[in-house]
Amino acid sequence: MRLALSLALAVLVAIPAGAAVRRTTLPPPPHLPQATEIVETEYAIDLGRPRLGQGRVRLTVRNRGEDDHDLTLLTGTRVLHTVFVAPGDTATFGLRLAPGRYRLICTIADHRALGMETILRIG
Ligand SMILES: [Cu+2]
Repeated sequence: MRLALSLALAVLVAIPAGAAVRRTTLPPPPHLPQATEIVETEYAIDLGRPRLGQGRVRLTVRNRGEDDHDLTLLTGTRVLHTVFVAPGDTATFGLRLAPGRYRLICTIADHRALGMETILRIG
């Protein structure tokens, strides 16, 4: 009888411990880089990394083409930043970005229509 009571108590004690093990926790957010290099040519914008972490990010724009280009960062239709980059030049700038999708385009002449448009994901 005493053994049966002890076993019953052991089972009761074990149930809460088992329940704790089944409790789920959210996985940590993925570690994403905060910087990338962007290469512009005729007529493409190539992201070194298509996804960065939210918060302060640093973008380095390198013009490896023969034409002038700019890099304009849009959220919806709102321009967040634009930088002009002459052939062979590099420009670096920093921005604080919330999670989302941002459109990167070149606004010079018809470059966007020719292919200078891409999406940068944040978060
Ligand atoms: Cu361009």
